[in-house]
Amino acid sequence: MAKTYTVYTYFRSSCSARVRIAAHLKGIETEYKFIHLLNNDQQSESYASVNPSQSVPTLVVAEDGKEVAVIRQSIAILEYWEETFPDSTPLLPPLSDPVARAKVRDLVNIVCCDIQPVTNLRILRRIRPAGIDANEWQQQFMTAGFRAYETLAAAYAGKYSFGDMVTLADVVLAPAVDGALRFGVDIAQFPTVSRIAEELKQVDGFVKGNWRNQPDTPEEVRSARI
Ligand SMILES: N[C@@H](CCC(=O)N[C@@H](CS)C(=O)NCC(=O)O)C(=O)O
Repeated sequence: MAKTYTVYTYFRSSCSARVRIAAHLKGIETEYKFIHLLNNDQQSESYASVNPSQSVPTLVVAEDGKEVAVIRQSIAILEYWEETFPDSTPLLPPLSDPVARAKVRDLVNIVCCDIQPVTNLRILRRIRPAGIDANEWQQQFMTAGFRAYETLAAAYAGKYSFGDMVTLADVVLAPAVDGALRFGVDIAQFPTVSRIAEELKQVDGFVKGNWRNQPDTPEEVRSARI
């Protein structure tokens, strides 16, 4: 009963990167289907019928060629894999330590609930015509989010965001830092976040899941500084 995992992804999407990184860390083989967000593939009728949120990622699980599940939110995908493959590079502290798990999830939610939704492509497309400076907007919300992350991580971190284990917090943090650098956020003002982001660059799964190393990354963008 071989299961296959197909991920709809876009190289620049931080939400897609979470899923790519987790798959590499856990050794889950995935196939990709590419959704070009700037070309509005996410709004096409065919993709919207797969994911009515018109966003990436989406995970399609098939067993012996037959679709058995479609999961349409990045954190639901990460938790599904965590529950399906709990022993293959666990990305949450053990069930016996619910406080530790909640702390990791606090960090995860700072990125996934407080930063990403208000800095998403569809928001930028809505504010730009209203004359709002998109870079300033991104910097404000990202900086506020990273400040909160820094405060918690300063207390929780070891080598990574929560002690010395790579967790879901790191999985969502690394792509968020890449996005923040693109918009000129001064990450250096957050020493714990900066240090962890540097550490994560040494971890194979993070390198393989990085936006620079995707099959749909255009060559001219791949070599860009940020
Ligand atoms: N809550 C969703 C958010 C997904 C999301 O917003 N993805 C972005 C890319 S990171 C997207 O597809 N944006 C397309 C758009 O805004 O049109 C998740 O975690 O999967």
